[in-house]
Amino acid sequence: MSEYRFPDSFLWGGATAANQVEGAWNEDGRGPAKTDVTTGGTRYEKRKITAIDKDGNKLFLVRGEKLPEGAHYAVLEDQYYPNHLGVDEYHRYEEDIALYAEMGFKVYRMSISWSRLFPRGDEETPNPLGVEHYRKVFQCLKEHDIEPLVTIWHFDTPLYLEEHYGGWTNRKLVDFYVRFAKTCFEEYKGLVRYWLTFNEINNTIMFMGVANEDLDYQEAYQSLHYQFVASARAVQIGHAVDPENKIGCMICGITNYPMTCDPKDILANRHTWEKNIFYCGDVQCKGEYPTYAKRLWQERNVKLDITAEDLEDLKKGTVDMYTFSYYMSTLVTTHEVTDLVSGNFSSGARNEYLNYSDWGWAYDPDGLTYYLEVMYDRYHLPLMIVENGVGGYDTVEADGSIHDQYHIDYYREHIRAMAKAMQDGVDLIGYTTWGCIDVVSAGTGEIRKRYGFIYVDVDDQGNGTLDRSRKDSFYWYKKVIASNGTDLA
Ligand code: BGP
Repeated sequence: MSEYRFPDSFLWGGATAANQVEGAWNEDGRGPAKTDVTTGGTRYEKRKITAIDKDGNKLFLVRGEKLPEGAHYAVLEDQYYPNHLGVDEYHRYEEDIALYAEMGFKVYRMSISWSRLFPRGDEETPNPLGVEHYRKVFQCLKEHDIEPLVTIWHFDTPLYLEEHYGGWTNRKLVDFYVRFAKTCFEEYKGLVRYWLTFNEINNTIMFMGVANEDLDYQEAYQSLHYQFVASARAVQIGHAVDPENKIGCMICGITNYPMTCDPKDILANRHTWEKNIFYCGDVQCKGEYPTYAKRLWQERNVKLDITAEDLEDLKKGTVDMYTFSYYMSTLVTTHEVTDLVSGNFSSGARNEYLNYSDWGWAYDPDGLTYYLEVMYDRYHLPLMIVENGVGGYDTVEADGSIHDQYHIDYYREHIRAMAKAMQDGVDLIGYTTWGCIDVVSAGTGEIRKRYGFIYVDVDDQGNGTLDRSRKDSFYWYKKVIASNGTDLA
């Protein structure tokens, strides 16, 4: 069957993040990030962040938990840290890029590890070995006619900044980030044109814990404000360095539906969109805080440090495209929920009309069409889906083949959902699937939660040859790209 033909300029590709693929965590002068002191976990068992307390005892913290007075983050000898190895992409990027080229990628989304360029984060000048590494990667992409799409920050603030400055709760982080971003724009001018400032910036507020609520929200909204300012300043610098640069926000896109037709649920659903999704997109695309921001702050008794200069910067630093990830939808309700399902750092009511992955993420391609239509109407900016996919178990057959039909089925329906929105006039310019090669999961630290078209022979303890092989989905996606979406069979 012939399907919708995507425009010739459509950017087909795949996406990864430095901390989840590179490994080489302490090579060539790289400093540690939070992921380097984070152990593996599972869907049911949280990843632990390791530290030593003031008396020398081992500490195991969970995401969102604060480091106690006098404690410091530490790599413990008896623990395994999956991000230390990733899938060894730092040493194998040439082989991986050749495989992406074989699939016909037009674009490859990747991130730059902040602590590879600035090991502590507060240095005046970058680590030359780090700078050179990414130059080689971009040159290699160029040789294969693949456009890089670079995320400047993908969950990897240098650990030193977390420990000594309190991370993003400290305004000083704005300047450190801006220096890092400026270095990227200047060093890679002519090699990179597409940039994203912060990966899934809305996660800070969307997946908050509930302990000590007022404090959490105060810090979360304040950190977000500093990230907005950092992003807006980076956008201005990026445009000044090279007017050709196209810079996007990156929002974790989850489609929310009311669970019932109780008006209370309808209103709660609207407010969920505002807090979780629109809040960040509105600031980054429209250049100012929306009217409902006041309500959100009041609800949590939040008082923000916002200067007149910040507001000027937000205005001047709006993004060129609305860029987002999409995996799933969720239900919102004010009623008691008995059938809970959890996935993607959160939990909610089960939607009886949808199926769920082995990790509890809802399959909902219609939710993607819905999301695209809402966002295009709201911002009138080009859109790009920079993450989409499903993680699952893969089996290597005796002959080495891997029949990952579930990946193919997932992508087929989501590509159709994109086509539907585009036929209705939505300006979608690109699509990078998540984890085009198997990666270490951000949420659970597992490698067996596999997203890739390319299989990596490594397990959750780092055993394996790290050899790459092509799954069925590899050949399928190659055909999709070659046919510009018309052949999804
Ligand atoms: C997004 C992140 C990615 C990626 C993806 C899948 O939140 O931007 O880094 O990991 O989710 O999530 P997980 O790895 O938990 O399956």
